[in-house]
Amino acid sequence: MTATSNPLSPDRPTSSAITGSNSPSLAQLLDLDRYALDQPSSPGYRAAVDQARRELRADGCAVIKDLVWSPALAVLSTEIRNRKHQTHYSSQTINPYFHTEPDPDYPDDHPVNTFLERSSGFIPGDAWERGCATDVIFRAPELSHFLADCLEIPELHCYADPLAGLTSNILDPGQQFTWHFDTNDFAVTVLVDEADEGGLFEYVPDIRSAGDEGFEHIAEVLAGGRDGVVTLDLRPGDMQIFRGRHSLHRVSRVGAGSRPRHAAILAYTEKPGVIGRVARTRQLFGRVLPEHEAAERERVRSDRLLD
Ligand SMILES: O=C(O)CCC(=O)C(=O)O
Ligand SMILES: [Fe+2]
Repeated sequence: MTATSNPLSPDRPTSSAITGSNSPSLAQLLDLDRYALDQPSSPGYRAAVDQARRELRADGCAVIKDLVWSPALAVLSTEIRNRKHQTHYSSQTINPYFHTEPDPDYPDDHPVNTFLERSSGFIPGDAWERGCATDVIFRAPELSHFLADCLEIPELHCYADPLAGLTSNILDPGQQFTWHFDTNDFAVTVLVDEADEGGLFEYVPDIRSAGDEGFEHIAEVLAGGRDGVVTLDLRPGDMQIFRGRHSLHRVSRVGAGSRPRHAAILAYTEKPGVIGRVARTRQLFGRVLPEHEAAERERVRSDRLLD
C-alpha cells in the first residue's frame, strides 16, 4: 500500500498511513531528517553521535530528543495498548541489586538489606509480531549501528532472548519501579506514554564504581535523600540511552489518579545469539520458553568442558 502523506507537512507520514502499511519503513517512524540514521557519513549523523557520546561520557545518560515522529508515537502507543492484556505484572520488594532475600552478613539498615517496592509489568517479546512499528524500530540495522556508535562499541545485535529482547515497561497508576542497578551495561528506552503525575526517571550518576560500592550514599538515597539525584526530562518520542550498572535509578511512583506510563525497551547485546537466564526470566516474565531451557543446558555443558 502506498503511504499517504501528511497535509501539513508532505514528507511526513500520518498515523493512518503507518498503521495501513504492512510493515512501516524506518523513515515513517523516526525523524531521519534531523538524525540521519540512514546516512552515517553525513554531518547530521556525526553531530547526533557526538552529542550522545558527550552526554554518555558526562553522566552515563543520553537523550535523543523527539527521535520518533509524533504520528508514529500514536501508533506505538496503540501497539502497547493492544497488547496490554499480555503484561506480566509482578510486585516484589527488592534491594538495589534485584535480590529479594536478606543477607545476614550485612546490618539490617544496609542497602543490601533494604527492600523497596517494585510493582510494574512487562509486555514480553513474543507479544510483538515481526513488522509491527515497535518491532521495526527495534530491528532496524540503522538504529543498532547508531547506538553502537553512541556507546563507542564495535557492533550491537538485537538481544536474541524471545521474551526480554523487545519489551514494554508498564507502570499503572500507583505503581513504581524502585531504586536499582541494571545487570546490563546499557539500556535503550523510548518513552511512549507519560504519566501526568509521577512516573519520572531519576538517577544518581556513578554512585558506585568498579572499585567502590558507594554503600553510604546509596543508603541515603534509599532513605529518601535527594543528594546527587537527577530527574531526567524525558518526553514521549525521546529515546534514552542509559548506562545503569553504576548509576542507581528508578521510575518514581505513578500517581493514583494519573494516566499510566508506558515505555518501549529495546535490548541489544554486543555478541549475537544471547539468551537470558532461567531464574531471571521467571522473575521478570513469570515463565520461560524452551529456548531458555536449552540455553541453560548448553551453559552447563560448556562449563563442564571448561573445567
Ligand atoms: O521504564 C524505564 O524507563 C526503565 C525501567 C528500568 O530501569 C529497568 O527496566 O531496568
Ligand atoms: Fe533499570
